[in-house]
Amino acid sequence: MPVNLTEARSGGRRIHSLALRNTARLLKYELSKPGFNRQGISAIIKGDRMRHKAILVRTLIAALLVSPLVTGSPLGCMFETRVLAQKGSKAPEPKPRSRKVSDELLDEVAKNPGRVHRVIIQSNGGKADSIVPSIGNAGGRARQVYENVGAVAVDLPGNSINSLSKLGDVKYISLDKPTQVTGHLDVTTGAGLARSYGTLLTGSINGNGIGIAVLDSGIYASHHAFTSRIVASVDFTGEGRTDDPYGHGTHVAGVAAASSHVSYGAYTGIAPSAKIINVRVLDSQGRGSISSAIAGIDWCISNKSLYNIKVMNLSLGATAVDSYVNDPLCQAVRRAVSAGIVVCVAAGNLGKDEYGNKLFGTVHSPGIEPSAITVGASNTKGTNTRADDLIASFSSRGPTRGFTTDESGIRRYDNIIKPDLVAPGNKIIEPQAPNNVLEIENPSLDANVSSVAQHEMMYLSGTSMASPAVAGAAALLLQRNPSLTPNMVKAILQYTAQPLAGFSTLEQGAGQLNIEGAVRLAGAMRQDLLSLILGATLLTGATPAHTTTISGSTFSWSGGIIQKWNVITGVNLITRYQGIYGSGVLLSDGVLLSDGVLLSDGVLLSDGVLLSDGVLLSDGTTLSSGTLLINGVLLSDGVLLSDGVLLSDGVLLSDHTFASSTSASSAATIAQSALNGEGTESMTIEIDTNPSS
Ligand SMILES: [Ca+2]
Ligand SMILES: [Ca+2]
Repeated sequence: MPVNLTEARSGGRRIHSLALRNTARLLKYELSKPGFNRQGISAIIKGDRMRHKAILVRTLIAALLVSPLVTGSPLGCMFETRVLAQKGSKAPEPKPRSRKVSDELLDEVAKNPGRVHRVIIQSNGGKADSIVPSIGNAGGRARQVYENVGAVAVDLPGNSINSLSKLGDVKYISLDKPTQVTGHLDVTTGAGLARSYGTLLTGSINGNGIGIAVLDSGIYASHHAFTSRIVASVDFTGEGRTDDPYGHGTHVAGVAAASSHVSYGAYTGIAPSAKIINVRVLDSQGRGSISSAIAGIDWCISNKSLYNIKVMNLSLGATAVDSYVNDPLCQAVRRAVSAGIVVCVAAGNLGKDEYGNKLFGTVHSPGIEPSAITVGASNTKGTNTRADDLIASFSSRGPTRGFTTDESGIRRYDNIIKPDLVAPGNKIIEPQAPNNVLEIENPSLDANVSSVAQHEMMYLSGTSMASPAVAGAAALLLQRNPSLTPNMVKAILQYTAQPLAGFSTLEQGAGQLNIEGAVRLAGAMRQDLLSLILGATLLTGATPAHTTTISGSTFSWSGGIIQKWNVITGVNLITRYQGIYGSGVLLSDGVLLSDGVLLSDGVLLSDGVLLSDGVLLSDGTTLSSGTLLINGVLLSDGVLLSDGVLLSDGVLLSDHTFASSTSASSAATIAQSALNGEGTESMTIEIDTNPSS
C-alpha cells in the first residue's frame, strides 16, 4: 500500500506528525504479520522518501516504544535494536547467520561421523535444563548440567549435531576437549592426591617399575589399559592359555594397574604405570585348585627378582577349615611374605546369608593368614566423598575360624581379627575381556563405554575388586619408599585407614584404604629401614598430620594396627621402629604380652593395647564395653563370642555347616562372586569417544 505523503510534504509539523502516524500504522501492520519481515519494514521506510531518516527513524522508534499501537508486540524490542543499530545508514542487510557449531567439532565429526562425540552445549538464556529433553531426542546423553553457566556436557552422536544446533534454545555446540578426568577410584581412595608426592627418581607416584603379580583367571593383554606393561604371562591351569575367557582377572588387573588411556582416565587403576605379571591359576570357568594357586605363588617367589615382583594379589580363596598354621595356601602366602612380597588377599563375599543377616566368621583361605593383607569391600555409592561410604553387605567378616584339633578332640579356633582393612568393591568399572563368561551369563555387567573391545569396560563387585586396590596402593608405597618391608606396608595402610562409623573391627579391620595418607606417611619415613635397630627413630622429620581430606571432607586416620587378636594404637607405631616390622618377621609373631602391655623385644610397641593373648574372648565375656576404640569406632559393637557361636547383630555360620556346606575346600575359586553388588549408585559411566587409538 503506497503511502501518500503529498500532504505531509506541503509543510509544517502537522505534516510530519501525520507521516509518522501513517508510517507507524504500516509498521504495526508488518509487525503483526507472522514471520516478521525486515525487508518489508525497510521498504516502508524507504517508500516514505524521507530526507531526515536519522532523526525521523529515531523519533519513530521512540514513538513506537510508547505507542499503544505496538505495546505488547513481542518483536518491539528486537526491531528497536536492529533499526537503531542501523541508524544513519542504509537499511540493514541480512547478515550471514553465525554457525552454532565450532569448527573444531565439525572437523571431528567429518573425520568420524558415526562416533559419539563429547561436547559442551551452551543454552540460550542460560536455562540449561530446558535443552536436556532435546538432547535425548537427538540420541545424545546429557552427562552433566551446569546450571550456573547455562551449559550441558553431552555425549552426542556426530550425525545429530547439525539438527540439534538448529534448535532455538541451543546457543553453541563445541568440543569438550579430552582433558584428563580423574577417575572415581583414583579420587575416592586418595591415589590421585598421592600422585604428586613424587620421588627424586620418578617425579610422580604411579607404581612405575614395581611388579604386581595378579594370580587370577588370566588377562586380556590387548586391552589398551595394559598395553606393554604385562611383562610376563604364565599358566598353571593346564589349559595352555594366558588370556581371560572367564573375565575376572582382566578386571582385577585393571583395578590394580589400568592406565588412564580409556575414557579420559575415568577408569584409571591405582598404580597405572606398574608392571603386571599375569599368573593364571583360575581356568575358563573361574575354577582352580589349591595346588595351582600354590604353583603360582611358588613361581612368583622364584621370579621375584626377574620381574621385580613386590606385590601379589590373590582375589581367590577356598573355604577355611584348617588353621592358618596348617592350611597349605596360607603357608605358601607366608613364604611369599617372608621373601619380601606384599600379599593382598580378598576376604571373601560370604558376609551375609540369604536373608541378608550379617554373617561373622566367614573369611576364607588364604584371607585367614596373619601375614597377608586381607581386604574387605566397602561401598562408595559411586560418590567421591567418603562421608556416605559403607561396608558392603556381602564382604566377609572376621574372626577367622580355621582350627586345629587337639588330641582330646577339642577344636582350637584361630579367631584372629580380619579383614585388615577395606577398599572400594561395589560396582567397580574396569577392563572387560571380550566375550567373557561372566558377562555372557550376566549381560548387565557390560558397562558399554566403547564399541571397541580394547577399550570396553564392565562392572564387577566383590572383595575381589577391593583387594587389587590395596595391591595397587602397596605398589605406590614401595615406589615412594623402596625400603619398606611387607609388614611396614601393612602397618602404614592400616595406620592411615579411615574407620567407617557404625562398623566393627571384625567388619572393616582398621578402616577404609586411604592412599593419600599412606603415601604421605611412607614418604615421611627413613629409607634405610632394613638396617634399623629396635626403637630407632622412624621418621625423618615432623610427625605427619593424622588427617586426610578427600573430596572436601576431612577424616582422621585410625592410628592403629591389628595384630592377630589385638588392636594396637599409638604414635609410637610410626615414630619408632618396631620388631614386628622386620623383613622376614611375621607381623604378630614373636611378640610378648605382659600385663596388658604389648612388648616387642623390650621396646614398648604402643601405648594403647589390650586383649588376650590367645583366643578372642573364648570365655564369652563381652569383647568391648566401649574401651576398645579406634577413633571412636568400637572394635566390636557388643558382639559376644565363644567358640562356635557368635551372637548379637551377626549370625555365625556353625563351623560344622561352614566346613561341610561346600565342597570347595579343595578348590580355589574366586570369592563366590557378589557380581551385581549392592543396589546403590555406581561409578559414573564415561563413554570412550576415542576408540581407535
Ligand atoms: Ca562415597
Ligand atoms: Ca559391550
